[in-house]
Amino acid sequence: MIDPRTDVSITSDGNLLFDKAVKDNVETVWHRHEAQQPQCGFCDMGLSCRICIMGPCRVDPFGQGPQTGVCGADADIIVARNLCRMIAAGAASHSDHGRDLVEVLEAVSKGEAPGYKIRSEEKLRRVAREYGIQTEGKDVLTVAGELADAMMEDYGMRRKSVTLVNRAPEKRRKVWEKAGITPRGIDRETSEMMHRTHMGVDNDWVSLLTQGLRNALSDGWGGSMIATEVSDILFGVPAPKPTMVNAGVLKKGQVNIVVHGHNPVVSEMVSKACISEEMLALAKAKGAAGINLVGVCCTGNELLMRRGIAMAGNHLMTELILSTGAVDMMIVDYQCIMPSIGKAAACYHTKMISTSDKARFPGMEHHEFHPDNAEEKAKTLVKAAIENFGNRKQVYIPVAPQEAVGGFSIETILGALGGTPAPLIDAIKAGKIRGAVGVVGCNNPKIKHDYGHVTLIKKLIENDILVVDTGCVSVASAKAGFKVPSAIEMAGPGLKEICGALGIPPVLHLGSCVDNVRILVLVSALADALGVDISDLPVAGSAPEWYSEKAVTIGVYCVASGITTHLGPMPPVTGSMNVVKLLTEGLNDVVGATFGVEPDPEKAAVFLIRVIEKKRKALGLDS
Ligand code: XCC
Ligand code: SF4
Repeated sequence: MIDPRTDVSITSDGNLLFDKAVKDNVETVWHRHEAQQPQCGFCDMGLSCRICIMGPCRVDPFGQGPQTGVCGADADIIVARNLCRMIAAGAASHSDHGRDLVEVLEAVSKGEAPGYKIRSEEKLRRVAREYGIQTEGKDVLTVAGELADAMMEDYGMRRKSVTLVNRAPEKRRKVWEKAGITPRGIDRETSEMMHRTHMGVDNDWVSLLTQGLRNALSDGWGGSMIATEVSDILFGVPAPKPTMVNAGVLKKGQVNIVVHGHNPVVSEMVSKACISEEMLALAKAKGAAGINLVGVCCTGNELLMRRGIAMAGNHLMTELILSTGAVDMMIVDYQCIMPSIGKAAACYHTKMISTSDKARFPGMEHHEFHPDNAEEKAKTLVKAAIENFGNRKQVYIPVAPQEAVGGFSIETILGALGGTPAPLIDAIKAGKIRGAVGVVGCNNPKIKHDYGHVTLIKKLIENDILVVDTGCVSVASAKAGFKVPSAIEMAGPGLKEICGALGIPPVLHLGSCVDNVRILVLVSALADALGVDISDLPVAGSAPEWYSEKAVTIGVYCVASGITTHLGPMPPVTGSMNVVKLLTEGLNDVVGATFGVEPDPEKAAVFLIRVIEKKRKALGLDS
C-alpha cells in the first residue's frame, strides 16, 4: 500500500505511526474515509429519511425534485427527526453506561460484587441525601442499596423530574419549567423521542426539537450525571495526579495492556489485577520488567482521573497505537471502538478482548465481565496478556512520553480554592480570568487529527480564558503540553498569574465524556455564588472535532443548560433553514444560549471570546 499522506495529524506520534501502519499494510480510518468520498450530500444536509419502508426518501435541496418524502414529511420535519434521533442515541449511550454503574452499586450493596467496594463513603452519603435518603445511623451498604434503588427510579416513569436537576440553579429550573423541558425520567425521554420520530407522530419541527432538548437534559442531569457520581462513589473522587501521555507511554520491556471504551467497571478490575504481586511475579518470570497498563479514549480518561494511569491516545490514535507492535492485549468495553481494530491487530501479535454483553467486535475474543466475576476475569486476562508478551515481533515506539497533570474533580477544584468558588469568581470579576470554556469531544478524520483542539485551546488561554476539557480533547491538549504547571507560560498575563499562584495548569482535565456533568456542577456553583443563571456567566462550550451522537447530545444539554456552544463540524441540519435558525438564534429566547458552527478553530476562538466578553459586559463586570 502506498500512501502519499504524511500529515494526517499535528502530532508526531500520529504521523509516524500512520506511516508505520501504511508500511505494514494496515488499513486506517483515513483510508476508509477517503474511500467514502464523495459522501452523500442529502445525508450531509439531513435531508434523507429511512425511518420507514415506504421510503427511503430524499428531499431535493435545490427545490426542483421532491420536496417531501412518501409520507409527506418536508425538509423541516425530516431534518428535525434525524437530529432528534441522534440526540436519543447519544442519551441512550451515556444513560445505559450510567445504568451499568447503578447495577454494580446495587451488587456491591448485596455483597455480590467481589473486588468492588465503596471507595468514597462521603460522596455516597452526600449523593444519597440529595435523593432524600435518610443516611444517619445507616451502614454504608444499606445506603448504597437505597441509593441504587432511588437512581433506578430516575430511569423510569414515577417521577416528575429526574432527581439531580435539583443541582441546577433555581433560575435555570424555572427556564426549563417554562419551556416544558424538565426531564421526567431518563429512559422515558429517550423512549418518547423515538416514539415521536416514528412516522406519523410528531410532525412539528419545533415540538420535536423541544423534546430533543428535554431528552438531552435527561442525559446531562440524569444518566451521565449518575454515571459520574456512581463512578466516584465506587472508584474514588478524582484528585490531581501526574501522568504521561502519547504513544510513548507504551514500554518496550514491559507487558503492555491497553484499555479502550468508556465504562470504568472493567478497567478498574484490570488495573487492580495489573498491580497484584502474583501477576507481577508472573510477568517477571516471562522476561518482562513489569506490567504497563495504559488507556485510550474515555476508559483511559476514567483511569487517568482516578489512578494517574497514562494515556496512549485519543479516538484517531486507537488503530495507530496497535501498529507499534508493542500492545500485548487490548481490552475494550463499549462506545467509540472502531469495528476495524480487530483487523488492524491481526497484523501484529496483539490479543483483542471484548468484555461487554452488549458490545461485540470482529476479530476479538469475547470474555464477558459481570459484577460477580469481574475480579477473576481480570486476572485471567492479565495472565493471557503476560503469556502473549513473548510473541512480540518488531516493536516501534517512535516518541518519548509527554508529562501532564489530570484528575480535577469539582470537589478538588473547590477544595484547592478553600472550599468555595469565591477566589475563582474574584479572579473573573477582576478580569484576570476573562471566563472559561469547556472544550470537549472527539476526533474526526474530516479534520487533521488534533488540529482543531490544540489551535483553539492555545488561542483561548492566550486570551486569559481558563480551559477545562474532557474526552478525546483532553489527550490532545495534554500531548500539546498544556497540562503541566509550566504551561502558564503559554497563557495570557492574568491567567498566568492566577494559575501560577494556585500551581495549576491553564487547562484542567475534568475527565471522560460523561464527566462533562462536572462542568454542569461547576457552572451551577458559580451561578449560585453570583446569584445569576448559568446563561449569565462568561462561559462557553466547544467541540472542535466532534463525530459521535453522544457529542450531539452533550452539545444540546450544554445549550439547554444555558452554555453557548461551538461545534467544529457542521451537524446534518443544513437542509432546513428553520432548524438552523432555531439552533443558532431562536434558542436564545428559550434557554439563553445557542449553537455556533465554525470549522476554523482560529475563527471559533474569536466567536467564543466574543460570547464571553458579551456576558461580562451584561454582568457589568468591566464597567
Ligand atoms: Fe468517543 Fe469518549 Fe468522542 Fe472520544 S470524545 S471519540 S465520544 S471517546 Ni467522548
Ligand atoms: Fe419516507 Fe416518510 Fe418513511 Fe421517512 S417516514 S422514509 S420520509 S415515507
